[in-house]
Amino acid sequence: MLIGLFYLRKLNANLLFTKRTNATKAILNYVFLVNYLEAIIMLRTKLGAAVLLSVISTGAFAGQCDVAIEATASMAFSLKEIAVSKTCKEVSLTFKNVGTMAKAMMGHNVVISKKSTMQAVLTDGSAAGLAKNYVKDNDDRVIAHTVVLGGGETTNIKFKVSNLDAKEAYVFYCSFPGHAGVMNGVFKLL
Ligand SMILES: [Cu+2]
Repeated sequence: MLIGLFYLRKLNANLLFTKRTNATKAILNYVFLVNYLEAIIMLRTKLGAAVLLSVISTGAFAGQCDVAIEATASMAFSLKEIAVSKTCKEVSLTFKNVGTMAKAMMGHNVVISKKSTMQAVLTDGSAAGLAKNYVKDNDDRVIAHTVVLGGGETTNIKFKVSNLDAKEAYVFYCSFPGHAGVMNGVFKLL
């Protein structure tokens, strides 16, 4: 396009004080057309890049609604922070236990609650036992939780965040007894 513009300017300068013949008019029209088409192509490319960038940033930062997290074989979560957009209609969280041990021995889940209620949720969850996935029945302090998974298992939960407060401190953790001390992270609303 720049080359085209250069020629257009040059032609214009040359023809400024001369009479434009039909032939030079045709050349000017052609150069103008080429420039015009190139401008459209560049605009489309830029628009495409902008759309692509916004998709990438949506996935990585602001608008994320799909979360994938793993429990590693060394009793840790693959993420220290889960950040989702408050505008998500629902959050889809996929959790995989990549370990190999049975769930009664080294099971893991993901529980989300306010930071301030974490300890109480854990105490009641421990009392509830593995059959209840270490979460008390109808615990309204729990925003969402998965079942306890044994090694190699995967699960998915969907939950709403529209009723949560972005200024509140939320956390996620594994409520298998003794795990939350190392298996925990921040659940953030953007
Ligand atoms: Cu665990």
